[in-house]
Amino acid sequence: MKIEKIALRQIRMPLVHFFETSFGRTYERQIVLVEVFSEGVSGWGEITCGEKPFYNEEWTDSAWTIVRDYVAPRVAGKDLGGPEEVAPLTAHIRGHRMARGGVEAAVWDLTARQAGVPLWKQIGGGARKEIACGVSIGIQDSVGQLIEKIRTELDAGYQRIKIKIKPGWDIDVVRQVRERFPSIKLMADANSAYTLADADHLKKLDDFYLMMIEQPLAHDDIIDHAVLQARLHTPICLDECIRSARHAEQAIRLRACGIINIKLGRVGGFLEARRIHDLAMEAGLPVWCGGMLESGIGRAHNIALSTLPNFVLPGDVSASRRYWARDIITPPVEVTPRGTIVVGDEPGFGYEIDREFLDSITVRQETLG
Ligand code: OSB
Ligand code: MG
Repeated sequence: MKIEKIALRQIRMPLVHFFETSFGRTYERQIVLVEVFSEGVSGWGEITCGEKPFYNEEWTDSAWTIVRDYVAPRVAGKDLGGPEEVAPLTAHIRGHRMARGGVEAAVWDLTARQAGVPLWKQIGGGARKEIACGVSIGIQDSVGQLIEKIRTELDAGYQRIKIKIKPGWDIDVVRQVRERFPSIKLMADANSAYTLADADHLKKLDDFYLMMIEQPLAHDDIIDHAVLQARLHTPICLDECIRSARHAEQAIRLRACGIINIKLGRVGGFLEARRIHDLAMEAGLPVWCGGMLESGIGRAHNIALSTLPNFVLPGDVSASRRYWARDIITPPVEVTPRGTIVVGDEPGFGYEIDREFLDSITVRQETLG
Protein backbone atom coordinates (compact mmCIF):
# COMPACT_ATOMS: atom_id res chain seq x y z
CA MET A 1 0.00 0.00 0.00
CA LYS A 2 1.39 3.35 -1.02
CA ILE A 3 0.55 6.44 1.06
CA GLU A 4 -0.14 8.88 -1.77
CA LYS A 5 -0.71 11.99 0.30
CA ILE A 6 -1.31 13.23 3.81
CA ALA A 7 -3.78 16.02 4.52
CA LEU A 8 -3.51 18.10 7.69
CA ARG A 9 -6.44 20.09 9.00
CA GLN A 10 -6.75 22.22 12.12
CA ILE A 11 -10.19 22.61 13.62
CA ARG A 12 -11.50 24.87 16.36
CA MET A 13 -13.95 23.36 18.83
CA PRO A 14 -15.20 25.20 21.93
CA LEU A 15 -15.77 22.93 24.95
CA VAL A 16 -19.25 22.96 26.49
CA HIS A 17 -17.56 23.49 29.88
CA PHE A 18 -13.99 24.57 30.60
CA PHE A 19 -11.61 21.82 31.68
CA GLU A 20 -9.13 22.64 34.45
CA THR A 21 -6.10 20.60 35.48
CA SER A 22 -3.16 21.46 37.71
CA PHE A 23 -1.49 23.04 34.66
CA GLY A 24 -4.33 25.29 33.53
CA ARG A 25 -7.80 25.82 32.10
CA THR A 26 -8.93 24.97 28.56
CA TYR A 27 -12.03 26.60 27.07
CA GLU A 28 -11.56 25.72 23.44
CA ARG A 29 -9.64 23.05 21.54
CA GLN A 30 -7.47 23.60 18.47
CA ILE A 31 -7.17 20.07 17.11
CA VAL A 32 -5.02 18.81 14.25
CA LEU A 33 -6.56 15.99 12.22
CA VAL A 34 -4.68 13.80 9.77
CA GLU A 35 -6.16 12.15 6.68
CA VAL A 36 -4.01 9.66 4.75
CA PHE A 37 -4.86 8.51 1.23
CA SER A 38 -4.18 5.32 -0.70
CA GLU A 39 -5.89 3.79 -3.73
CA GLY A 40 -9.12 5.73 -3.40
CA VAL A 41 -9.50 5.08 0.35
CA SER A 42 -8.65 7.40 3.22
CA GLY A 43 -8.02 6.93 6.91
CA TRP A 44 -8.21 9.43 9.76
CA GLY A 45 -6.13 10.18 12.82
CA GLU A 46 -6.20 12.84 15.53
CA ILE A 47 -3.16 14.50 17.05
CA THR A 48 -4.01 14.63 20.74
CA CYS A 49 -1.68 17.37 21.95
CA GLY A 50 -2.98 20.39 23.82
CA GLU A 51 -2.97 24.00 22.67
CA LYS A 52 0.00 24.74 24.92
CA PRO A 53 3.10 22.67 25.83
CA PHE A 54 1.97 22.06 29.42
CA TYR A 55 0.81 18.43 29.55
CA ASN A 56 3.90 17.45 27.57
CA GLU A 57 6.23 19.27 25.17
CA GLU A 58 3.82 19.23 22.24
CA TRP A 59 1.20 21.75 21.17
CA THR A 60 -0.96 22.46 18.14
CA ASP A 61 1.66 24.36 16.14
CA SER A 62 4.55 22.04 17.01
CA ALA A 63 2.48 19.07 15.86
CA TRP A 64 1.69 20.77 12.56
CA THR A 65 5.35 21.59 11.94
CA ILE A 66 6.62 18.14 12.94
CA VAL A 67 4.20 16.36 10.62
CA ARG A 68 4.77 18.76 7.73
CA ASP A 69 8.56 18.90 7.93
CA TYR A 70 9.60 15.55 9.46
CA VAL A 71 6.85 12.92 9.39
CA ALA A 72 5.16 13.45 6.03
CA PRO A 73 8.45 13.45 4.06
CA ARG A 74 9.20 10.02 5.55
CA VAL A 75 5.74 8.49 5.13
CA ALA A 76 4.17 10.06 2.03
CA GLY A 77 5.11 8.21 -1.16
CA LYS A 78 6.25 5.15 0.80
CA ASP A 79 5.07 1.71 -0.16
CA LEU A 80 4.16 0.10 3.16
CA GLY A 81 3.71 -3.58 3.96
CA GLY A 82 1.36 -2.66 6.82
CA PRO A 83 0.55 -0.11 9.52
CA GLU A 84 3.25 -1.53 11.82
CA GLU A 85 5.82 0.01 9.46
CA VAL A 86 4.79 3.62 10.13
CA ALA A 87 6.13 4.12 13.68
CA PRO A 88 9.66 2.89 12.81
CA LEU A 89 9.78 5.40 9.92
CA THR A 90 9.62 8.29 12.40
CA ALA A 91 11.53 6.73 15.31
CA HIS A 92 14.49 9.04 14.61
CA ILE A 93 12.41 12.03 15.78
CA ARG A 94 12.93 12.74 19.48
CA GLY A 95 9.67 13.09 21.38
CA HIS A 96 6.67 14.54 19.51
CA ARG A 97 4.91 11.22 19.83
CA MET A 98 1.44 12.74 19.55
CA ALA A 99 2.27 14.26 16.17
CA ARG A 100 3.84 11.01 14.97
CA GLY A 101 1.04 8.96 16.53
CA GLY A 102 -1.68 10.93 14.74
CA VAL A 103 -0.27 9.85 11.39
CA GLU A 104 0.35 6.31 12.60
CA ALA A 105 -3.25 5.95 13.82
CA ALA A 106 -4.56 7.31 10.51
CA VAL A 107 -2.72 4.56 8.63
CA TRP A 108 -4.20 1.90 10.94
CA ASP A 109 -7.65 3.29 10.15
CA LEU A 110 -6.84 3.36 6.44
CA THR A 111 -5.71 -0.27 6.39
CA ALA A 112 -8.78 -1.34 8.36
CA ARG A 113 -10.99 0.36 5.76
CA GLN A 114 -9.06 -1.22 2.90
CA ALA A 115 -9.53 -4.64 4.52
CA GLY A 116 -13.20 -3.85 5.26
CA VAL A 117 -12.76 -4.62 8.96
CA PRO A 118 -13.36 -2.55 12.08
CA LEU A 119 -10.33 -0.76 13.52
CA TRP A 120 -10.59 -2.79 16.73
CA LYS A 121 -10.09 -5.96 14.71
CA GLN A 122 -7.22 -4.46 12.73
CA ILE A 123 -5.28 -3.67 15.93
CA GLY A 124 -5.90 -7.13 17.39
CA GLY A 125 -8.61 -6.09 19.86
CA GLY A 126 -12.14 -7.40 20.29
CA ALA A 127 -11.89 -8.79 23.82
CA ARG A 128 -15.15 -6.97 24.63
CA LYS A 129 -18.10 -5.56 22.73
CA GLU A 130 -18.82 -2.87 25.30
CA ILE A 131 -16.21 -0.77 27.00
CA ALA A 132 -16.55 0.52 30.58
CA CYS A 133 -16.65 4.29 30.90
CA GLY A 134 -15.48 6.67 33.58
CA VAL A 135 -15.31 10.45 33.55
CA SER A 136 -12.55 12.90 34.31
CA ILE A 137 -13.90 15.96 36.09
CA GLY A 138 -11.71 19.05 36.12
CA ILE A 139 -11.04 21.41 39.00
CA GLN A 140 -14.17 23.49 39.68
CA ASP A 141 -14.75 26.88 41.25
CA SER A 142 -16.19 25.27 44.38
CA VAL A 143 -16.53 21.85 46.02
CA GLY A 144 -20.31 22.26 45.79
CA GLN A 145 -20.05 22.53 42.01
CA LEU A 146 -17.78 19.49 41.89
CA ILE A 147 -20.24 17.42 43.91
CA GLU A 148 -23.07 18.51 41.67
CA LYS A 149 -21.09 17.44 38.59
CA ILE A 150 -20.28 14.07 40.11
CA ARG A 151 -23.99 13.57 40.86
CA THR A 152 -24.85 14.30 37.22
CA GLU A 153 -22.26 11.85 35.87
CA LEU A 154 -23.28 9.08 38.27
CA ASP A 155 -26.90 9.59 37.26
CA ALA A 156 -25.84 9.21 33.63
CA GLY A 157 -24.42 5.80 34.57
CA TYR A 158 -20.66 6.41 34.53
CA GLN A 159 -18.82 3.68 36.41
CA ARG A 160 -15.89 5.61 37.82
CA ILE A 161 -15.22 9.20 38.79
CA LYS A 162 -11.81 10.81 38.41
CA ILE A 163 -11.26 14.21 39.95
CA LYS A 164 -8.32 16.48 39.31
CA ILE A 165 -6.24 17.60 42.26
CA LYS A 166 -3.51 20.17 42.85
CA PRO A 167 -1.97 21.79 45.95
CA GLY A 168 -4.79 23.68 47.65
CA TRP A 169 -7.47 21.52 45.98
CA ASP A 170 -6.73 18.04 47.25
CA ILE A 171 -7.12 16.32 50.64
CA ASP A 172 -10.06 18.34 51.82
CA VAL A 173 -11.83 18.10 48.47
CA VAL A 174 -11.33 14.33 48.30
CA ARG A 175 -12.60 14.02 51.88
CA GLN A 176 -15.78 15.91 51.10
CA VAL A 177 -16.40 13.95 47.91
CA ARG A 178 -15.81 10.67 49.75
CA GLU A 179 -18.19 11.65 52.56
CA ARG A 180 -20.86 12.50 50.04
CA PHE A 181 -20.27 9.37 47.88
CA PRO A 182 -18.95 6.65 50.23
CA SER A 183 -18.95 3.71 47.82
CA ILE A 184 -18.25 5.00 44.31
CA LYS A 185 -15.14 4.08 42.33
CA LEU A 186 -13.13 7.25 42.88
CA MET A 187 -9.63 8.33 41.86
CA ALA A 188 -7.55 11.51 41.73
CA ASP A 189 -5.21 12.83 39.02
CA ALA A 190 -2.54 15.39 39.97
CA ASN A 191 -0.87 15.88 36.57
CA SER A 192 2.57 16.12 38.17
CA ALA A 193 1.66 18.87 40.65
CA TYR A 194 3.68 17.48 43.60
CA THR A 195 7.21 16.47 44.56
CA LEU A 196 8.56 13.83 46.94
CA ALA A 197 8.68 16.56 49.59
CA ASP A 198 4.86 16.25 49.60
CA ALA A 199 4.93 12.53 50.42
CA ASP A 200 3.45 12.96 53.92
CA HIS A 201 0.71 15.16 52.52
CA LEU A 202 -0.13 12.68 49.74
CA LYS A 203 -0.11 9.84 52.28
CA LYS A 204 -3.29 11.38 53.74
CA LEU A 205 -5.09 10.29 50.57
CA ASP A 206 -4.71 6.69 51.77
CA ASP A 207 -7.67 7.35 54.11
CA PHE A 208 -10.14 7.61 51.24
CA TYR A 209 -9.70 4.19 49.59
CA LEU A 210 -9.17 5.68 46.15
CA MET A 211 -8.79 3.24 43.25
CA MET A 212 -5.54 5.00 42.37
CA ILE A 213 -3.65 8.29 42.39
CA GLU A 214 -2.66 9.31 38.88
CA GLN A 215 0.73 10.91 38.11
CA PRO A 216 1.35 12.76 41.39
CA LEU A 217 5.03 13.57 40.71
CA ALA A 218 7.17 14.93 37.89
CA HIS A 219 6.20 14.07 34.32
CA ASP A 220 9.59 12.48 33.67
CA ASP A 221 10.48 10.89 37.00
CA ILE A 222 9.79 7.18 37.38
CA ILE A 223 12.24 6.74 40.28
CA ASP A 224 10.53 9.26 42.57
CA HIS A 225 7.22 7.53 41.88
CA ALA A 226 8.80 4.24 42.99
CA VAL A 227 9.89 5.87 46.25
CA LEU A 228 6.42 7.31 46.79
CA GLN A 229 4.63 4.08 45.88
CA ALA A 230 6.58 2.23 48.58
CA ARG A 231 5.07 4.66 51.11
CA LEU A 232 1.45 4.57 49.90
CA HIS A 233 -1.22 1.91 50.12
CA THR A 234 -3.13 3.51 47.27
CA PRO A 235 -1.87 2.31 43.89
CA ILE A 236 -0.11 4.90 41.75
CA CYS A 237 -1.20 5.06 38.12
CA LEU A 238 1.33 6.55 35.72
CA ASP A 239 0.20 8.74 32.84
CA GLU A 240 2.77 11.37 31.71
CA CYS A 241 5.78 9.21 32.68
CA ILE A 242 4.97 6.37 30.30
CA ARG A 243 5.81 7.42 26.74
CA SER A 244 7.13 4.08 25.53
CA ALA A 245 7.23 0.39 26.27
CA ARG A 246 10.72 0.95 27.63
CA HIS A 247 9.31 3.33 30.25
CA ALA A 248 6.58 0.86 31.13
CA GLU A 249 9.18 -1.86 31.59
CA GLN A 250 11.26 0.38 33.87
CA ALA A 251 8.24 1.50 35.91
CA ILE A 252 7.14 -2.10 36.38
CA ARG A 253 10.63 -3.25 37.34
CA LEU A 254 10.98 -0.42 39.89
CA ARG A 255 7.41 -0.95 41.21
CA ALA A 256 6.72 2.72 40.52
CA CYS A 257 3.03 2.06 39.81
CA GLY A 258 0.32 -0.56 40.07
CA ILE A 259 -1.71 0.63 37.09
CA ILE A 260 -0.92 2.28 33.75
CA ASN A 261 -3.02 4.84 31.88
CA ILE A 262 -2.40 4.26 28.16
CA LYS A 263 -2.98 7.22 25.86
CA LEU A 264 -2.66 6.51 22.17
CA GLY A 265 -1.05 9.83 21.31
CA ARG A 266 1.27 10.09 24.29
CA VAL A 267 2.96 6.80 23.32
CA GLY A 268 3.08 7.48 19.57
CA GLY A 269 0.27 5.32 18.24
CA PHE A 270 -1.19 1.83 18.22
CA LEU A 271 2.04 -0.15 17.83
CA GLU A 272 3.59 1.25 21.02
CA ALA A 273 0.24 1.28 22.87
CA ARG A 274 -0.09 -2.43 22.19
CA ARG A 275 3.46 -3.11 23.39
CA ILE A 276 2.76 -1.33 26.68
CA HIS A 277 -0.54 -3.16 27.00
CA ASP A 278 1.18 -6.52 26.49
CA LEU A 279 4.00 -5.79 28.95
CA ALA A 280 1.56 -4.67 31.63
CA MET A 281 -0.61 -7.73 31.09
CA GLU A 282 2.38 -10.04 31.43
CA ALA A 283 3.36 -8.29 34.68
CA GLY A 284 -0.19 -8.46 36.05
CA LEU A 285 -0.85 -4.71 35.95
CA PRO A 286 -4.24 -3.54 34.73
CA VAL A 287 -4.43 -0.69 32.22
CA TRP A 288 -7.11 1.77 31.12
CA CYS A 289 -7.48 4.22 28.27
CA GLY A 290 -6.85 7.88 29.07
CA GLY A 291 -8.33 10.84 27.21
CA MET A 292 -7.09 14.16 25.85
CA LEU A 293 -10.43 15.94 25.28
CA GLU A 294 -10.56 14.35 21.84
CA SER A 295 -12.93 15.07 19.01
CA GLY A 296 -14.98 12.15 17.73
CA ILE A 297 -12.11 10.78 15.68
CA GLY A 298 -9.65 10.42 18.56
CA ARG A 299 -12.53 9.21 20.73
CA ALA A 300 -13.36 6.45 18.22
CA HIS A 301 -9.70 5.38 18.15
CA ASN A 302 -9.74 5.20 21.97
CA ILE A 303 -12.81 2.97 21.84
CA ALA A 304 -11.00 0.55 19.50
CA LEU A 305 -7.92 0.56 21.74
CA SER A 306 -10.06 -0.19 24.81
CA THR A 307 -11.11 -3.54 23.33
CA LEU A 308 -7.64 -5.02 23.91
CA PRO A 309 -7.90 -7.62 26.69
CA ASN A 310 -6.00 -5.90 29.50
CA PHE A 311 -8.10 -2.69 29.40
CA VAL A 312 -9.97 -4.00 32.42
CA LEU A 313 -10.57 -0.72 34.26
CA PRO A 314 -13.04 1.99 33.18
CA GLY A 315 -11.26 4.59 31.04
CA ASP A 316 -11.63 8.35 30.49
CA VAL A 317 -13.51 7.68 27.26
CA SER A 318 -16.97 9.20 27.56
CA ALA A 319 -19.85 10.60 25.52
CA SER A 320 -19.29 13.32 22.90
CA ARG A 321 -21.93 15.50 24.53
CA ARG A 322 -19.78 15.98 27.64
CA TYR A 323 -17.34 17.95 25.47
CA TRP A 324 -19.07 19.24 22.36
CA ALA A 325 -22.34 20.88 21.43
CA ARG A 326 -21.84 19.11 18.09
CA ASP A 327 -19.20 16.46 17.36
CA ILE A 328 -17.53 15.95 13.97
CA ILE A 329 -18.75 12.34 13.74
CA THR A 330 -22.22 10.90 13.35
CA PRO A 331 -23.70 9.50 15.36
CA PRO A 332 -21.84 11.12 18.26
CA VAL A 333 -20.30 8.77 20.84
CA GLU A 334 -23.05 7.80 23.24
CA VAL A 335 -22.95 6.06 26.60
CA THR A 336 -25.52 3.49 27.75
CA PRO A 337 -27.34 3.88 31.10
CA ARG A 338 -25.00 1.16 32.41
CA GLY A 339 -21.99 3.38 31.71
CA THR A 340 -20.63 1.64 28.64
CA ILE A 341 -19.95 2.40 24.99
CA VAL A 342 -21.13 -0.27 22.57
CA VAL A 343 -18.41 -1.12 20.05
CA GLY A 344 -19.64 -1.24 16.45
CA ASP A 345 -18.80 -3.54 13.53
CA GLU A 346 -18.44 -0.91 10.79
CA PRO A 347 -15.12 -0.79 8.91
CA GLY A 348 -12.42 1.56 10.17
CA PHE A 349 -13.05 3.62 13.30
CA GLY A 350 -16.73 3.00 12.93
CA TYR A 351 -18.39 6.44 12.64
CA GLU A 352 -19.21 8.74 9.74
CA ILE A 353 -17.46 12.07 9.46
CA ASP A 354 -19.76 15.08 9.24
CA ARG A 355 -17.79 16.72 6.42
CA GLU A 356 -19.93 19.79 6.12
CA PHE A 357 -19.58 20.58 9.81
CA LEU A 358 -15.89 19.69 9.72
CA ASP A 359 -15.30 22.17 6.89
CA SER A 360 -17.18 24.86 8.77
CA ILE A 361 -14.84 24.64 11.80
CA THR A 362 -11.59 24.18 9.86
CA VAL A 363 -9.10 27.01 10.40
CA ARG A 364 -6.24 25.76 8.21
CA GLN A 365 -5.47 22.95 5.80
CA GLU A 366 -2.43 21.65 3.97
CA THR A 367 -1.84 18.67 1.72
CA LEU A 368 1.56 17.01 1.88
CA GLY A 369 3.35 14.60 -0.44
O1 OSB B 1 -4.14 13.82 32.65
O2 OSB B 1 -5.65 12.54 31.91
C1 OSB B 1 -5.12 13.65 31.93
C2 OSB B 1 -7.09 16.09 29.75
C3 OSB B 1 -6.07 16.84 29.22
C4 OSB B 1 -4.78 16.57 29.59
C5 OSB B 1 -4.49 15.55 30.49
C6 OSB B 1 -5.51 14.77 31.03
C7 OSB B 1 -6.83 15.08 30.67
C8 OSB B 1 -7.99 14.40 31.23
C9 OSB B 1 -9.24 14.45 30.42
O3 OSB B 1 -8.01 13.90 32.33
C10 OSB B 1 -9.68 13.14 29.93
C11 OSB B 1 -10.82 13.33 28.96
O4 OSB B 1 -11.94 13.46 29.43
O5 OSB B 1 -10.58 13.35 27.74
MG1 MG C 1 -3.68 12.06 33.68
